[in-house]
Amino acid sequence: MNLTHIEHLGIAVKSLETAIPYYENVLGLTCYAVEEVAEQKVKTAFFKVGQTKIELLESTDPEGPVGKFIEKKGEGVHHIAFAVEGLQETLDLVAERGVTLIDKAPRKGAEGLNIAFLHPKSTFGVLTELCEDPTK
Ligand code: CMX
Repeated sequence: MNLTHIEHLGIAVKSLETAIPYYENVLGLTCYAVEEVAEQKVKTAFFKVGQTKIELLESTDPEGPVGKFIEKKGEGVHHIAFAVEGLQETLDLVAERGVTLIDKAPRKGAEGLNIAFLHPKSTFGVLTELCEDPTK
């Protein structure tokens, strides 16, 4: 198992348009990318803080994962994403250690990363994403 750093924190917001100015004008960060991930039913906006990113998530469908999350819990921290080396091996290992996988194999996420989610019911309430940069 080789987690190298926190790749990003995912934060669910109702509207990117109204949330981005807080991160830019109050926290002084720069939104460097806005990207729709159709498969996940979200539009994302990215900021960098050192090596870690903040990923704002606006739902494009009330039945999507972020739409359902905001309906139930409101806006707020949605997931934590760790960068790993060897994503498939890491998934196999965490499954062997009793964690429920949402994704048994990596799929494509924002920014061209390979990603997979672990179920929050088996990770003490924190939706956990593992990511690997296929270019590294
Ligand atoms: N953090 C913690 N708990 C969460 C959660 C989250 N982000 N999302 C859902 N849950 C909890 C719910 O509160 C609920 O708990 P209770 O049963 O105690 O009420 C339980 O999980 C089931 O929630 P649900 O609303 O019925 O939703 P589903 O079971 O249909 O789906 C989940 C939950 C985690 C499997 C689904 O949201 C998922 O597959 N998420 C991974 C994909 C994702 O989140 N994509 C968006 C980001 C994409 C990106 O970063 O690019």
